[in-house]
Amino acid sequence: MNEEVDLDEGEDLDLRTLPDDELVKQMHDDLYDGLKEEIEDGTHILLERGWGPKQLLDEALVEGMRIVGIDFRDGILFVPEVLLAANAMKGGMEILRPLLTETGAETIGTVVIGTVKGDIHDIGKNLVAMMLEGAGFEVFNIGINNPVENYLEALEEHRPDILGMSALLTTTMPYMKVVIDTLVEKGIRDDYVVLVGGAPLNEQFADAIGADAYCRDAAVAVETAKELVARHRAKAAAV
Ligand code: B1M
Repeated sequence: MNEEVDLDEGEDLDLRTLPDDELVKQMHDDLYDGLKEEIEDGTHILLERGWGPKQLLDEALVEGMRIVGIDFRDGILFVPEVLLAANAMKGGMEILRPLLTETGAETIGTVVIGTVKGDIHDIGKNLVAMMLEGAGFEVFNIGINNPVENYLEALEEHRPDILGMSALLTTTMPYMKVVIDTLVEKGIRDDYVVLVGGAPLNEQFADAIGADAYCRDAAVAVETAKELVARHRAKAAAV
């Protein structure tokens, strides 16, 4: 109960004293350890030092999460630890959000995006949503674990240009085909540009399930979205 006691005595590290490269390494360690406050502090410090949000995101946060992923795969880290890491990553992402979504541009298109049924991974999908917003898209993020009905409902409600789907598991990626097949059955497949993404996917898979494109990362998603919406609109205007 003694609030004066410093429980971290001896462990306190002043992140501000570290040069950039060491601070980035420290952030990888802090992400690994699920230390949200430290990730938030590190993010603020790098921004103050003039780092751009995209470089910070890629080099400090996404790279840190890549390292977490390796040890998760190898059975060194388990779900609770990875959840803490994800929570820390989200702390950093929230600070970057206004910078990544800052746009003076008019809305250039509308997107409905969600993670498919059975899958609760949302970091990458949220990043894609943020970057699309930053590029001038209006984005309706419908969250995780979406059955086909949720997608249909959101399409009906928002009438977007793009339907984006995310899957991080080899067991959930086939569900994307269920959604696309349903659009085909309902005769509305060609009303939308369908973009898919997530670590286990590739271009062949996207082709095989009848998506319009596979997006390797958020930057590719933005470029692809811009290009395909323009093409889709031109095609619609020509009819
Ligand atoms: Co999970 N998990 N996980 N996990 N997890 C992976 C995906 C895994 C590869 C780890 C591993 O073994 N190395 C593995 C999948 C193996 C496989 O299927 N081949 C795995 C597993 C097995 C599991 C569980 C089954 C573990 C268990 O319970 N035993 C379980 C499944 C739960 C479920 O979904 N039903 C599970 C649970 C979890 C946590 C809850 C602990 C947590 C998720 C927290 C959250 O998201 N809120 C978690 C995490 C964090 C990961 C790793 C470590 C990191 C994923 C991540 O956020 N990456 C992941 C390992 C890895 O991928 N290295 C792993 C960072 C993010 C920025 O990248 O998501 O790839 P990414 O997104 C990129 C691109 O893919 C692309 O752009 C993004 C930004 O550049 N993109 C899109 C993504 N979606 C897009 C949509 C688009 C366009 C582009 O639409 C247009």
